[in-house]
Amino acid sequence: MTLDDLLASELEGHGRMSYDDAYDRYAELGVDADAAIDRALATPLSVHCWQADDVVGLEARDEATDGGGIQATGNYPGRARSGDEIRADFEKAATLIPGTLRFNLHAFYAETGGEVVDRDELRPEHFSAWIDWCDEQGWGLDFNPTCFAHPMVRDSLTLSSEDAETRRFWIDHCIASRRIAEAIAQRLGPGTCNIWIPDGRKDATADRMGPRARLIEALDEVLAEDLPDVIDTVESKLFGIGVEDYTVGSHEFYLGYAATRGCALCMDMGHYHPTEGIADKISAVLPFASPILLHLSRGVRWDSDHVARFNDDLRAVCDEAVRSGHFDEIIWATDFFDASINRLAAWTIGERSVRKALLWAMLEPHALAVEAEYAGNGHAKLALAELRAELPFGAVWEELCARGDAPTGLAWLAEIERYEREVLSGR
Ligand code: RNT
Ligand code: ZN
Repeated sequence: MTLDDLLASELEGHGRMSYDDAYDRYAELGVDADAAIDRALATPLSVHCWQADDVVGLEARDEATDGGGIQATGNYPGRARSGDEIRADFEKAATLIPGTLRFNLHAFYAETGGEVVDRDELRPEHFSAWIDWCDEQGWGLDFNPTCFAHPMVRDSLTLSSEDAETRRFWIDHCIASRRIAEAIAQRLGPGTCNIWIPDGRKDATADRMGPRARLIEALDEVLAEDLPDVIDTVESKLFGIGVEDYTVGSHEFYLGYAATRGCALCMDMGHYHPTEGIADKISAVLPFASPILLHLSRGVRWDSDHVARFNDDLRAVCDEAVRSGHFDEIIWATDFFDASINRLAAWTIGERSVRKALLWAMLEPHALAVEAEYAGNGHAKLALAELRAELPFGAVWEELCARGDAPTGLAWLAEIERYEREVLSGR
């Protein structure tokens, strides 16, 4: 078979091993594969809109700006250029992704009908097309203030700026965003409002305390209004392009903030030192700050946002979420962008990989591992960990896809090829 044959084929994965045999194998180890499939399918996964258009947004803007620490690379054809195109693309991708979905919107995807509405003046009605669409599709909707790619990002600072006017603008934008999130929640149920700011310094930072003190004050003002259906989250980062030396909103900063203010922490898999994973942080953070929002992503060297994959890091995160016994306190969202490949394929691969890793974690013979650990039997524990790779996981995943009305195997690839030919190539 050639690559062209492959891309044109409907290569379903079915039939190599029966699900019933796989079910029995897991049952021998005390794992209920049916329950695992149901639970993995029912876990809401919030899909970020910004994969559709390389984090460009829909604003009518008069001034050009740099990305403010966010940069998508690549120029694969077919980028979505309007709300309608993003919605059409995601409707297509969603048919290829099994399980419960939500959508995740950034403020600069407001649709203002050509009118220039600055970010501090945004209102719920600027998002009515998104809200109606999610309602029709049966999806919840999450929200994010957009504190980057705007001329009011001054000297790489927003909420932590020493300039009162700059700070005011971003505080007002975040307050407006929370009210939009509340309006969304009233229609579609509770959702997150996640604050990430790019604030930092490129080199030889002289004052690390000042910006942090100002950020605390600004956040306190942003969060002052009681909006009961909004889950407020703050997202930390280690560094960004152009702010390599110092990031105001570091992990320790936001961990302390969330724990003392009673808001939630967002941990993005790409926002730590290259060998530092977030899996271990789940059980360390939850006793002090709950819930946790996870941004599932993949750091590669200095880029924090490669397409999520079913790799060791993602599996470790899902394993810990399930093992912790606090699964319901974890909110699942993806955050990646790759402009060098078909954007629907990026979504499909990333979202499927997360669902797959959730299933993987839910199929772990965890009770046996715990028993071995407390019995002091370290070698049995290791043997159980190794055994996971030998179990018929693929058959259970295919069953999940079938129950979730999504293609198995590589059949989804042919769907994407067709959509690229029929829709994306005309853009
Ligand atoms: C940036 C953060 C943030 C963004 C989105 C667009 O490094 O991860 O979550 O990716 O808000
Ligand atoms: Zn993120």
